[in-house]
Order: sequence, then structure tokens, then C-alpha cells
Amino acid sequence: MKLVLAIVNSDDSNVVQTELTKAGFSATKMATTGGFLMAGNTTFMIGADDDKAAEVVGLIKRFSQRRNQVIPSTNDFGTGLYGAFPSEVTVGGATIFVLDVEQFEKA
Ligand code: 2BA
Repeated sequence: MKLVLAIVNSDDSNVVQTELTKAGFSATKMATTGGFLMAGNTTFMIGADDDKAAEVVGLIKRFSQRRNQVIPSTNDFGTGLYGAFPSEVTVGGATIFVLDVEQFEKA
């Protein structure tokens, strides 16, 4: 069994969740915060059989969009230094980790 951890933009989370459920996968959705932008995002936790993990990853990739996000010049990222102009980073589509599961139980 595999555990897929996927960080997606919160704007995509409903469609990703719907498509995972439609395809018969169980998913847990967590409200998370990106360490760099310090903005909210969504992390999915999906346990899937080994031969189904690629399908999960494919679904998440298909429904997670890449977007540009502007960083305001007032963000100092803890350095104490402020940028003079807003800058832009490309976020997503999704950041995905696939882990081997040692044990899976439902009690
Ligand atoms: P954030 O940490 O808020 O990062 C948002 C976007 O900012 C990133 O998009 C990337 O384009 C940029 N970025 C992040 N760190 C940077 C840095 N040190 N210098 C310059 N630009 C930087 P994504 O790579 O698509 O990541 C989206 C979100 O996925 C991240 O939000 C974070 O929550 C998560 N993430 C990405 N890589 C991760 C990793 N290796 N481990 C854990 N979480 C990760």
C-alpha cells in the first residue's frame, strides 16, 4: 500500500476531492499553510493499493492548476529585509509525495 500526500492550491481542492471520490478513493483533506508564502493551501492524504497510486497521482495532477502568485513587497520572510517591489512565483499545480505504508489498519 502507498500513502499519497498532495499539497494543492485551495482553489483546486474541491474539484480534486470530487474527482478522487468519484474514482472510488478515500481521502482526508487538511487545511495547511505553505512555509514560503505563508498562505493557506490544502493537503490531501490518500491511502491506495500499490497498483492504484499512479491513478491517484494522475488525477491530482490533472485537476491541480499551475498559477502565478504575487508576493507583496511587505513580506519579509523572517529576514527583516523588505523587497522594494512585489514579485511573482509560480505555484503548483500540486506537490506530491508517495510513501510506502508499513502497516494499515482500521479499528
Ligand atoms: P509555499 O511554501 O508557500 O511555496 C509557494 C511557492 O513559492 C512554491 O510553489 C515555489 O514556487 C515558491 N517557493 C517556495 N520556497 C521558495 C524559496 N525558498 N525560494 C523561492 N521560491 C520559493 P510550489 O513549489 O508549487 O509549492 C507549493 C506549496 O507546496 C508550498 O507552499 C508548500 O506548502 C508545499 N511544498 C512545496 N515543496 C515542498 C516540500 N519539499 N516539502 C513540503 N512541502 C512542500
